[in-house]
Amino acid sequence: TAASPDPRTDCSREGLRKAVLDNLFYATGHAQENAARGDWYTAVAYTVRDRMLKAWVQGIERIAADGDVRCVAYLSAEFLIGPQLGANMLALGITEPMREALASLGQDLDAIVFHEPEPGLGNGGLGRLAACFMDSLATLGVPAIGYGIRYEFGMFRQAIEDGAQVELADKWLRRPFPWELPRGGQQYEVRLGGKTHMETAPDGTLRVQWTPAKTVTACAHDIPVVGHGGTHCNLLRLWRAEAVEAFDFSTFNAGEYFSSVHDKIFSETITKVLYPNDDPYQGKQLRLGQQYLFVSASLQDMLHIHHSLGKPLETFHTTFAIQLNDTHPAVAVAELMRLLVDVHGMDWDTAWSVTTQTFAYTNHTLLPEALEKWPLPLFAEVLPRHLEIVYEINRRFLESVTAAHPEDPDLARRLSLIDETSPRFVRMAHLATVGSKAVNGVAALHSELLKRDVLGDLAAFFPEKFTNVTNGVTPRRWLALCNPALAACISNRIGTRWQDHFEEEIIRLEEFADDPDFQAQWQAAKLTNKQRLTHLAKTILRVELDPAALFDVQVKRIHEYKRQHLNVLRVIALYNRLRRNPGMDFVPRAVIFGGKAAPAYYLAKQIILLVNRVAEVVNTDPAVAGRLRVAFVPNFNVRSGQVIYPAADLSQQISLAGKEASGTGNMKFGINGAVTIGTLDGANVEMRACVGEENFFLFGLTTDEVQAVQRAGYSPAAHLEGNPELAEALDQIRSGVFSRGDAGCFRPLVDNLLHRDEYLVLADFASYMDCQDRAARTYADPAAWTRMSILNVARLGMFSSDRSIREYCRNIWNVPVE
Ligand code: 26Y
Repeated sequence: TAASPDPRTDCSREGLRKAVLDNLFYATGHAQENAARGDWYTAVAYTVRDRMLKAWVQGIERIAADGDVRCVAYLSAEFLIGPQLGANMLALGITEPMREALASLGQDLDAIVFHEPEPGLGNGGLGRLAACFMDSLATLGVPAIGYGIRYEFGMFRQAIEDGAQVELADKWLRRPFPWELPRGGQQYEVRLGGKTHMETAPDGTLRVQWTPAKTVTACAHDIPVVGHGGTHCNLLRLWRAEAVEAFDFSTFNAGEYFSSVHDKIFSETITKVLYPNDDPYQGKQLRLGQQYLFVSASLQDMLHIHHSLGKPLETFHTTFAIQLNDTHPAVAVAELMRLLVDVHGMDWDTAWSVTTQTFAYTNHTLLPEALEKWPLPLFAEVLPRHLEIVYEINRRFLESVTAAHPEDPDLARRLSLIDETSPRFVRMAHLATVGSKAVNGVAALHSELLKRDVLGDLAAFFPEKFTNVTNGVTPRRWLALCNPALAACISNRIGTRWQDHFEEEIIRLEEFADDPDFQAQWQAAKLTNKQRLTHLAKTILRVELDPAALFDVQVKRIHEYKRQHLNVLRVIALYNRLRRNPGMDFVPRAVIFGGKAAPAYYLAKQIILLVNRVAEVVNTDPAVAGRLRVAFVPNFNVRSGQVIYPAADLSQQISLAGKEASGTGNMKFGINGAVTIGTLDGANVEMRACVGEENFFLFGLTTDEVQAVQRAGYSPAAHLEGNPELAEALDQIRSGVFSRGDAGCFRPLVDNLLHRDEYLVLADFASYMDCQDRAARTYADPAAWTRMSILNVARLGMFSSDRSIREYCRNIWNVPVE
């Protein structure tokens, strides 16, 4: 008789049905009749996880056993991985059999998928990029470990109360997270604070001893990352801080009950919560503790793996290529030196050679105020030994600077790892650059501006280190998973190979751009997605959208440089046109906003309030008659992104040129068939070159023009004179039209625009309005618009994160890739 299939790997419909029922009973302890949605979710999640485990164990063994493959270690304080169930079923190819299995049990798969709380372990673009990269590494079969922090509370949940943002704690661990495996065996001690002194080692050499003030334990929690097709699985290893001794018995016995748990509370605070601001940087002691904890534990873990391969310490860089996701893990440069020199007794020069062959650094910002720098006293208090190491790295580095450029005596000051203004700071971008073999920006323009401005002196000194890797997004989550309607439409024409060979295959859609049948199917898919978002808006916002309207969307963190207020001014101007001339020809629009403001970012919160107040007025004005609708979707996150991007017709990418490093939302919109209205900023520049200028709505000043305007002395008020629409809109905001008569309400925002306007909102307004008019006229011709939409998708193949990862593998990590 044939062997009966393994109940934990069987992927047939019947096998899945049995496994779900089995897990429902044995993992949740509920009979089918009493199971709630959450119990079904748990049962399905365990069933899927079982089917990932073989590939996972093999993946870990491959890293731990084969010393010839160089493993990528992606160090990031944020991994915004999003909901896992749907993505994992897609990777394993079991979505449809699972859907049928559940249907036979009277359950709806989509409802169960939607039930999953998402781990919000990131702020925005940078954290989500790390997650897309993990997906691509697994899909391309590159051995990799993502190292990060298991925050107990992730990004806050955003509620909107009376138009304003309110922050609520994100309790994503209220129920156990089924995708993680706590690893009791992987624990490392991490030391903090205290003092250093010299000591003679048994062999007679002098070594520095660090006597810490505190020691905490970092505990690993692993999340599997399965690649498309299910054959390769990598891991995401997130650290949680725990007290070394959960309970101090000597204190307890002395009757000091409360202080006996103090140490436990201190230790666990370190990984308690994600800092919810994505700039400007604030020197918070706890944040440095978070960064150091995950960096130290990760490096100890890598040294442990390297050692278990039986390889000598001097070859560490042949086992691991470590990527620093921004400067948040940059203290790793000093920590690896400490581990090699102080703990393992390696000489400085060898250690420095290993270190600088191991690390590479990605920069994600052009805003100088967002570059991390730690006040020296704070750094010294948390990491006294590391400060000494930074000084020694700096001493040797500046020696080489002075030797190479005796003609420029000021150069050492500019390049120094220490900012000598008072108070003094450690410049983390300088530490990362000096300690790395490669430094990259995240879009072509960004990398150029990095070299020219932000890190200009460093780039001139180390020209060979600086390079570009343009960002990408995973077409699995951001098309196949989130947009089944369009994915089916695409696959009907060109098959399904685009899912893991995006660049090569998706271009084949080009030839159908004018095909009337294909256009009709394309429009039907978009309509389905717009209906899905309309339904969401109706149920959670009680805003009525018209699926036939142009869906015009801006979702991203709220920031002045991203200029959501430029978008609002445009809405107000359109509203005024409609009021003045209710009979006018008007292409109906649904203007949708979403995004979180850092809790302490006052003007960003004013912008959210303004959007909601404008919505209140516009949505209820009979003169508008529903032709203009404004909605602010609360709590924008990965899950709501998966509903919003597919429904967009027009993608708003309107940052001031020279400020957005890359943007990745622009790519998510684009591959879902939205046409972009945008400035020449970040990756918009490359997207426009790919889709063709006739398929992109361009407006606004260029980076060079922006710099020229600012050098000449920018006067925002000058832009009101020739532009009565703009003057009127600002006047209305100021006089209380959108604040229920309260004239003081938006004063800070309006005053800022009139007197400072750092991001040239007023300077770009006229050009933006013209461009919006062009977009509306084009939308009125469905065949022309649909052609643009199809060509956008077909020509955006290079924005797959698979392409980005191939470039990192070849140009930076020196790791083989298909
Ligand atoms: C230091 C701390 C305050 C901090 C925390 C998070 C600083 C920055 C961040 C996050 C930055 C971020 O998300 N940057 C974005 O990275 C994306 C991926 O490269 C880019 O596409 C996007 O332009 C950039 O703003």
